[in-house]
Amino acid sequence: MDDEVILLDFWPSMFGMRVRIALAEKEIKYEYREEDLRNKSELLLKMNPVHQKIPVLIHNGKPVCESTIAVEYIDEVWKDKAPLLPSDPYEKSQAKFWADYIDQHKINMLGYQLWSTKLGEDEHEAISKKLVECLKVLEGALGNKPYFGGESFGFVDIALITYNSWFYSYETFGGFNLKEECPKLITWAKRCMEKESVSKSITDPNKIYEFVKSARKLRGIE
Ligand code: GS8
Repeated sequence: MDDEVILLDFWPSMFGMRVRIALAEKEIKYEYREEDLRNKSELLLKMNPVHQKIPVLIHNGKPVCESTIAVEYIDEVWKDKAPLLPSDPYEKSQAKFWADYIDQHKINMLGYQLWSTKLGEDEHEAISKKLVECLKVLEGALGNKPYFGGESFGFVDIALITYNSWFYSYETFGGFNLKEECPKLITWAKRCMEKESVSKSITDPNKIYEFVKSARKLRGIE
């Protein structure tokens, strides 16, 4: 029996994009289903009753929720192609540490605060600073390696590169320039974008910017 793979997703989601990249890396055919997050489908509520969030990977009828868990699941199930996590236990622990760092620091929430609300000058500056600091720590972890795990594209790259779609909006509304603040990270992002699995899976930054601008209009801040 062929595997049935369905992805419940929402096009601007940096979390959904992670799963899209992992599936593309492994060359897995799947059905993409766009969710309306203001009117969630019965299937989404059934498959992710706890968080009711996308992305949800549904493999032969069984749901896998949480993007990094789904990426790891994909790596384990489709083992023969393009390993995403290292097999060495220590290396694997490090990859998970950095993916967790990305999620714990809630880059998306910091960015969201920058574009979705009218902040006082001090608060705005503090949030922008926090976001840039977090990216600088990640740049330090990358060091001079081509990818976070070394020579090949993998788990941490997938966890972070999806923010590349959002960086332009974060910079615009956060008032910083990532090329100046984190030049190595920008070079790394360009390198990742050269991979077809990434470029075809992640959303154009201009499209995200238009999305952000219309969300700001709806909130009456533009
Ligand atoms: C986050 C998913 C998430 O926030 C993961 O998969 O890694 N930790 C999770 N999904 C959002 C859309 S992207 O911002 C979502 O589904 N929100 C719907 C809601 O909160 O009702």
